[in-house]
Amino acid sequence: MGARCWKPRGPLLLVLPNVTALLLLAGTFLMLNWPPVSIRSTAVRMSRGGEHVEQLEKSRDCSRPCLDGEKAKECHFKFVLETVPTVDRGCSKCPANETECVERHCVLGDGVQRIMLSVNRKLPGTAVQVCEGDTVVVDVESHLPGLETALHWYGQLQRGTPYMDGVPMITQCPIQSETNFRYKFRASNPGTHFYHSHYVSHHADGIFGPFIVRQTPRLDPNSDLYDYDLEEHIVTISAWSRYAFVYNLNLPENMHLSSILINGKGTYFNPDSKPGSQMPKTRFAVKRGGRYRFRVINAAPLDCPVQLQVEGHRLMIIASDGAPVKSTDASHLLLFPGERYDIVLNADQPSSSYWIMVRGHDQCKNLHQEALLVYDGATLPHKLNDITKSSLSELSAAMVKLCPSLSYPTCRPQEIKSLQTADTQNNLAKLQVPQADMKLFIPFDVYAYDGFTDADVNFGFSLKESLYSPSYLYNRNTPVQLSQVDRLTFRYPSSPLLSQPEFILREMLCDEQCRNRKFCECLHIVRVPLNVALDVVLVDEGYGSNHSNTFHLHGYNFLVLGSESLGHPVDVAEIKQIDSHGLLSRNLVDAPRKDTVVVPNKGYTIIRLFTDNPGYWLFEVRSESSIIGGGLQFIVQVGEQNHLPPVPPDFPHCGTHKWPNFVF
Ligand SMILES: [Cu+2]
Repeated sequence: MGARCWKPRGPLLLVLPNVTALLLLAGTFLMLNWPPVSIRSTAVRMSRGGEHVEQLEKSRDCSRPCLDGEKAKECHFKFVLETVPTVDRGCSKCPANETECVERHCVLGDGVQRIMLSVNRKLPGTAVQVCEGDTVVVDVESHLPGLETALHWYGQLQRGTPYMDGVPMITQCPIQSETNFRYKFRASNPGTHFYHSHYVSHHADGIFGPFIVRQTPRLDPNSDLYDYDLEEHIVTISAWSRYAFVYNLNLPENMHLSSILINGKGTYFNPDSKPGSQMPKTRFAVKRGGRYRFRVINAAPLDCPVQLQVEGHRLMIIASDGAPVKSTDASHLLLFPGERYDIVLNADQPSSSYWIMVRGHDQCKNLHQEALLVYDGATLPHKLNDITKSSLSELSAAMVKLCPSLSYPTCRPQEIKSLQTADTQNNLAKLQVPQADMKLFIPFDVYAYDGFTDADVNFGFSLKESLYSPSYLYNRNTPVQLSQVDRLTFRYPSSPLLSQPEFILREMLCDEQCRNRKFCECLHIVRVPLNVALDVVLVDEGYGSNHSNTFHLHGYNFLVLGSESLGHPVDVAEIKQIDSHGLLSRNLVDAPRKDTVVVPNKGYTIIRLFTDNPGYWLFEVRSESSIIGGGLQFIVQVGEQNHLPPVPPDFPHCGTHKWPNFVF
């Protein structure tokens, strides 16, 4: 009986259409395995449980003194990105009770409550501290509601892994909310660096942190100048706003910076001379007689150059942007956005507490912040107000006198000179040739756009012939001032250039047709061959602005051969002419190696690189004063597609969404 009622299922499935069969199979699988618990979802639960964040975020044994002959490590980090409030429940009774200000989930900022974006509920985010040659693995898990992001590892060259550079839609698909992405690359460039979300607004709202790559003393030519290189002697300077940028982009005044922070903390100074916030200051402990390496990072997202000085102490500069320099005595530091300086502080003063003061310029004008250098044995008054203020005002006055404005000659400390090391000799020989194999002149300026008619801004249906223009061009009564490189406004593609070039449409690229329009917005790529000595002459024509800009190149560090302001507006033809007479001077002896450089207004800066790192590398301004418009940026394409290291087969995909100009 039973045998007769039994109906074989196989033949039944065979007669069904294939798709139905697959659906049935999938349905059965899901029912048997519901809820679909996987290793990944377990990790999500763990990581959000608070204590586990601490365990997961830091690969403790990777932060270590680096030794000769030691095997490189693989260092795992977990970054959970979330929106959190500052000075919230996690801070208990802080700042009233200062001991509670160091609670695990207490993010202080400037003591004014706001929403921020955080890495592991910290500000700055979890520090990555490794040794040269270690492999860094960072699992980024994003819980940023409605936001996509990507992390750029500023100062890491990503040799062989250009797809780990963290530029959304150039090197990777952005990381969507509630998904994760694994960054994995070799920490090959030693020195003081940082990481940040490549979206300026996310960076401004808190997604950044220090990235330190130590090396063995044998490889650091300045190692005999200091006794200690401690984990806690990192000075990460940032700029902070009263409001979250990502949720307040509708009002330009919300993009106003209101505080400078030192290691994520500081006082909010109320501009209306009402009391600000009483916040504990960041403290750096030293022992009398020690020589300490301090690693100073200007991680400000916008145009916020800062001046740093330590009461009663001189500073000895030993590295810039990670590269060693000839030790240089300085009274103070001046760091443009993205720049890093390593200094040696000799704790040779009477045992006491000393102010460390940071003063801002440009968009951080009139802002300042303090931290404390505390000698071992010095008694620290419980309340900051009890510390003598007179020494602070003296320090402040001295700093203003040195640098009333950025153009003032004493504002910049003594010029830095590179220190050649055995490791870089080979590369240096290729760089220090009298004549570069190739020269690129890159002009930029601020241009006024107005007089757009309805026809120019027709979003209608004229399709291919449409004179598309972005809204910021016409939605005003006055001309719009736009920063452009070579009269082009940068536009990101709809699919990542590096990982999915097959989806890039020809129409996205800057071409003659686009250049001939009244306004051209396109994917601006400058192609250079592999393995050439390349001079890039950045020319700030200076007709539209008096402002100087700071640039950063991804994927390389370069020699800064020369830089000068001509004092009058200059077009690129004039600079070419001067150069053709051999009159643009180039320092080929001891030019510093940098990855961030200022181009003076109405002037030029010449950098030289050897193009041995194939990839699509963003060349971008770090001093953007506005998020509106494409800003000053372009892509340097080094080598051809077949020179690029292949993207790993499991690399996340995107970009099947259509480009806005694409006609179905
Ligand atoms: Cu960048």
